[in-house]
Amino acid sequence: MIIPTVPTPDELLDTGFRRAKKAAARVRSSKIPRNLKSKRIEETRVQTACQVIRDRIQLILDRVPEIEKMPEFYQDYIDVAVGVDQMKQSLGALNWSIGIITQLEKDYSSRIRRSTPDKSSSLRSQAFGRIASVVKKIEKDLDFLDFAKAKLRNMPTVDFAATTVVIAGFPNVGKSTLLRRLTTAEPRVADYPFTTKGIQIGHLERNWKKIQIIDTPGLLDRPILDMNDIELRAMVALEHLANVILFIFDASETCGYPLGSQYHLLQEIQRVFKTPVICLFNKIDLADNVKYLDAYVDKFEDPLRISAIHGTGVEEIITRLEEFGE
Ligand SMILES: Nc1nc2c(ncn2[C@@H]2O[C@H](COP(=O)(O)OP(=O)(O)OP(=O)(O)O)[C@@H](O)[C@H]2O)c(=O)[nH]1
Ligand SMILES: [Mg+2]
Repeated sequence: MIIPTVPTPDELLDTGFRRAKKAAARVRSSKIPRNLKSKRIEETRVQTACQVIRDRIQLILDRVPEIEKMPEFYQDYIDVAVGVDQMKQSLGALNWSIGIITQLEKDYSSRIRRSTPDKSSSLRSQAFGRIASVVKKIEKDLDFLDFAKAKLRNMPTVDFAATTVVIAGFPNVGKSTLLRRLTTAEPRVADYPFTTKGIQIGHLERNWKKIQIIDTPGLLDRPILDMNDIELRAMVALEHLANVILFIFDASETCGYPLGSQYHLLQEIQRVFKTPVICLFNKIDLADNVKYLDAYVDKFEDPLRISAIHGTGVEEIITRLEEFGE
């Protein structure tokens, strides 16, 4: 989601008041009768300031898509990343400020018009004070939208029509290495947990079948309420996008997590999501010394032993995935 540049209250007020001054200068050099001129100048300043500030705020509202109209995946993604309620509240506050500024423009324009020329300047300065106080009131909302802008800048672009495979598993088991093998995507790979912090998407095409493959952050085996924002992003992808899950075990346990915990996580995922799962035992090149590995592999009907780093078994994965393509 692209949120446009969000100004600070000071920037908004500076622009508004500066443009008001310019507009006033144009009135000053025009041929209006003297007795009307000072009032017209002040009225123009109020109107221009209000319009400029209001338009600038409206621009933000117009460019941010309505959250309720987005696919559920995005709604949940935004919720995990920044909080949907907070987002709606901030957009609501901006909307509120537009209403108040419109009202101030009307009130003060007519008060200036009805006033005597010598009072018009103090009315204008009163109006500016009130505009400033309205804009200051939405400071935390502008701040929040600026923060949301940064957080949502890399929101993934999902193809909702494609068959979607979500790669899941504990941290550091080789999920991103596998995405690199399967597609042209180049997510970061490193030998520590939580390297992947967001959702990464790659595409695979085989026999005219289009498959979208999504790499997710690692999940720890713990209740959903204890999960951090990074883990929750993986959950959101699993919930809304997965037609099939590629669950990766680190057969070598070099990721730092025992096979028992990894197996328990898989059971939880199957319980919660009820999506077909293909089980992969990765890092098979390092797994010679893991004595109880066979006991885990034997729990599954068609597990694949792979080495994402060396490409072992990757063709078989693609063959299996093709069965899920349209
Ligand atoms: N020996 C060996 N190492 C592998 C294999 N697959 C991945 N690795 C290594 O395991 C480490 C973790 O790989 P990643 O692909 O970053 O793992 P991940 O599951 O994406 O990790 P997070 O994003 O942190 O959850 C890296 O050092 C990889 O090079 C494999 O098949 N064999
Ligand atoms: Mg990763």
